[in-house]
Amino acid sequence: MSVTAFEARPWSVLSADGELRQDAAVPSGTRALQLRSALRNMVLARRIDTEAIALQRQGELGLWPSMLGQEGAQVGAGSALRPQDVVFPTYREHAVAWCFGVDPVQLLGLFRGTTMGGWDPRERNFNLYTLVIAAQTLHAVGYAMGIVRDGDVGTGIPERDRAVLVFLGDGALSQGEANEAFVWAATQQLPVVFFCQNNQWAISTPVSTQSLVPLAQRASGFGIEGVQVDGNDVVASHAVVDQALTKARSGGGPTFIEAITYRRNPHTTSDDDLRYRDREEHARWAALDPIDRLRDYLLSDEAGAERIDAAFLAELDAEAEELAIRLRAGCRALPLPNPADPFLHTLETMTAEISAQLDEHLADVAAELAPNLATAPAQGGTVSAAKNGDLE
Ligand SMILES: Cc1ncc(C[n+]2csc(CCOP(=O)(O)OP(=O)(O)O)c2C)c(N)n1
Ligand SMILES: [Mg+2]
Repeated sequence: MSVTAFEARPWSVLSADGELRQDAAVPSGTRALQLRSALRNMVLARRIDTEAIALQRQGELGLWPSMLGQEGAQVGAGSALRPQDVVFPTYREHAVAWCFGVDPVQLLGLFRGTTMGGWDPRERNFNLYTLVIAAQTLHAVGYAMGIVRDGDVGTGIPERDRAVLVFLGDGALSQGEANEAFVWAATQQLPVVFFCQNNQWAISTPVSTQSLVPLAQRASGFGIEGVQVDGNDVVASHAVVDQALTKARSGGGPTFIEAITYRRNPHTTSDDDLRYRDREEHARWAALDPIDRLRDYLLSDEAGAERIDAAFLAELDAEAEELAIRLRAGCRALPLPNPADPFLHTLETMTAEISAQLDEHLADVAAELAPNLATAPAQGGTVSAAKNGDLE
């Protein structure tokens, strides 16, 4: 079976029971996915997600968009990246961030309200979470144009050739921005891979409202190769993304990947999904869980040299527990933002009007929050020092 053309059923390698499909050979040239490491990454990413939900319930975070159930798609994609590639995420790519080396404590800042970003995108080529649906698709094609102009495509030098991996949801396909991005990517043959996690829902809107044809099929109308993959199969997800990124880096142009998966939790911690879908649907998808599937395979004789045992799983549990402790402590220790920041960063140089607004704002903050600020682990300094930029 070719994974380079749209298939009527999603391409998969591991069955829901954790068995290797004999008819689904991984394409030659695919960078081998380390299966133990894939399992570890999925389990730890799930723990980050579970812990963040608990922190939200305890009042430590304002909101959390869970990615429960999407670990296979995300770890498959994230593990196909090279350090020089560039990622444009939505707000749900916690497992990709984990695979690409972003500190998970930094993911929490945005949802705790202590930062308007959370990390420096230049450190790891992992851009900031984007909440405006599909906006990142245009940022991604713009960046891909830059890569072409820098001559970092098709040189054949593995450390130099780069590609952009941009994430979007099924709902984002109905946004004008995504469709504009497809036009640019196709006509300019840009080194970009669109990774669409079709998790069946855009908040309460089912995917059937977004498209009458499979999402991957829409790509061909733009002149982009479309691939549909079982997103709950980490091996298959890795293989298609690896193949698409390799093509993009070598100058072969864009690919659109539809990863069929399911958002098992509500849209965010503020949503009540049982108002628009039922428990039977939950149960159907829970049976297709990406972690169970790989763990079952790795516990079986079929896994050969990669086979795992109870001791491996116990160690992984202990590692997840340590990570959870670090997240809880890290979340509570996130520094309070400097109240002057939004004003200081609005324009390169302060105008008289913004300066006056800042004075007013600092006076309000001093009156209302001064006792808290004096004791909180702020980035340093006092409110009066903020005006001089001392708190930066
Ligand atoms: C431009 C814009 N319109 C509407 C919203 C409100 N909104 C937030 S998430 C969402 C659904 C997105 O669904 P999908 O693209 O499938 O991603 P998922 O949340 O399922 O990962 C909407 C409509 C928004 N954030 N931005
Ligand atoms: Mg969706």
